[in-house]
Amino acid sequence: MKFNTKTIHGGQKPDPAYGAVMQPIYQTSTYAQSTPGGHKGYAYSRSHNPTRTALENAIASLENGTYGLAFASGLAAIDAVLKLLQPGDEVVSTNDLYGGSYRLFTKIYEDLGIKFHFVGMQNAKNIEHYITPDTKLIWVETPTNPMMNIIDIVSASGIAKKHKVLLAVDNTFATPYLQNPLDLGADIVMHSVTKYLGGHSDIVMGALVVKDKELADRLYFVQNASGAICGPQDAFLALRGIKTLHIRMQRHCENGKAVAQYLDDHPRIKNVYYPGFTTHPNHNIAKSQMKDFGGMVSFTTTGNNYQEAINIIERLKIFTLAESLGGVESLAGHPASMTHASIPKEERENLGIVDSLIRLSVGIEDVDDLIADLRQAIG
Ligand code: P1T
Repeated sequence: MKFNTKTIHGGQKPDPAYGAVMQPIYQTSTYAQSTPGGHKGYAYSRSHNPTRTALENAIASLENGTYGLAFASGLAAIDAVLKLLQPGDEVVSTNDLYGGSYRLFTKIYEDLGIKFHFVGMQNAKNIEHYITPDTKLIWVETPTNPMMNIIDIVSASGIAKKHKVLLAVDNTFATPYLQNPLDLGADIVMHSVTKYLGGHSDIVMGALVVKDKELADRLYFVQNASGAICGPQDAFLALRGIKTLHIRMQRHCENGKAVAQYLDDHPRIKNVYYPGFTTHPNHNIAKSQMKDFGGMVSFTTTGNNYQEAINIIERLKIFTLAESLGGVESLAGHPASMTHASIPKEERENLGIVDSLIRLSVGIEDVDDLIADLRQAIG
């Protein structure tokens, strides 16, 4: 089945009860049993719920995986992966990543005895310098949030396999439409479903997909034991969103490209971070591992100061100033004070997350209106 068919049918069957084409919302916490253990595969909705199962199968299908697990948020999905680790274990992580992932790593798991090495992975060979006998996990986010760095998943996977450690890839920015990390050798793919998969800014949710049964069993144990699951209404909304992922992504990519080009040509814009430019340092890797370049674009202004960036963001009328990304509507954010405020200023600035950086999630509106909005805001 090709991708554009999988978004609609992948892992999906009409509901066995009445043939409903859309998976019904099984709004129930529990299920009748004829005798203890005598049930139809569902005993309690923390453990399993048919609407969640349908979503988990759909996401697994999109990622060419075998097992999908849905969680209450993207961070809950990451948290489940980290719960596979023990005190004394080490993780080699991308240094430029979502601020909330960084906060989870440094403010919760570091205190529990797990050591993190934050590494610039634009040259994937750098990963290997930080591998020790205690390394258990390589955490890759690509494209990175918000600097749009690209990490070579095939190279990272070669290093992971050589040292027998797990490779997890946060595929939130790319989505399975653009990139399938499991096909490139990753063991775990993670999504903030809140973003492009949901696509309509109406849910908070996360997901993991794996191929290996034993790994799936360990993650399922955490999902059930810790209980950070998503509810059936949200699972339904995510399933509905996924059905249009391919056409939304096509437009996100077209609009992202046009917006990036407009900004790059603008005399008051200094740097534009977008992997579709041939001048992007890892453009060739992006081209080889992604189908297109997505709808995320970050940029700085020539004035290079906080107030100028804030003035531009506040003048925008169609782009809404908000956290998050990946919905049909365009959003603008200020990473230094919003999504990445939990990263210490000096570390942030070393990564390029300066006070003049603006991040755009380019939506699927008419691109002429988006560019006109940027023109009036930038001046
Ligand atoms: O918000 P949540 O569903 O828990 O997902 C966390 C997360 C994980 N990974 C990436 C790459 C992300 O971008 C996010 C969430 N990001 C935002 C809210 C944001 O505005 O960047």
